[in-house]
Amino acid sequence: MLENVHVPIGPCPMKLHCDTDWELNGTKCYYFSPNKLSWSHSKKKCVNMSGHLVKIDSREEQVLIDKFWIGLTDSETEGVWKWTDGSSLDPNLTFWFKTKQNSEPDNWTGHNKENLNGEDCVRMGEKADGFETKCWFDQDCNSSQHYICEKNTASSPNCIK
Ligand SMILES: [Ca+2]
Ligand SMILES: [Ca+2]
Repeated sequence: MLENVHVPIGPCPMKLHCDTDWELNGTKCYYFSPNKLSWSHSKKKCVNMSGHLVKIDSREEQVLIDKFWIGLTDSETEGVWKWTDGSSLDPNLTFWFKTKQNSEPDNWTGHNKENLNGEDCVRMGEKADGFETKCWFDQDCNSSQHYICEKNTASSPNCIK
């Protein structure tokens, strides 16, 4: 009769990793697009790569990202901001750009009201008043911007046999 072989069942360290072209940060993977696309095309691209347009759900994440489409829109109902997963914007976690002259979101229709739909998509970061900010601006969804996708890390056991 065979004896039970005692295989050590110690903690096996898990190694987090991301696909090629994705950067690991914390527990998430991020894809910083080299190209510029409209908001809806960006959203599709992210989904095609098994991710989604980034959802800012921590202050750390806000600091990480700059000048990209994020997954926030009020295209369904003007003024009601939602992430692409359908969740509502947490009022305690917003980063709208605000100065005396300029308060976002402003649903701006352009100099000559050429954009009748206003602005329903959100981009981060803008040079304003001579300083670099990492705040949110609502923008025309059809304008081309860089975008950032996010997805969970894959993990695999990193055991030494
Ligand atoms: Ca709007
Ligand atoms: Ca705006």
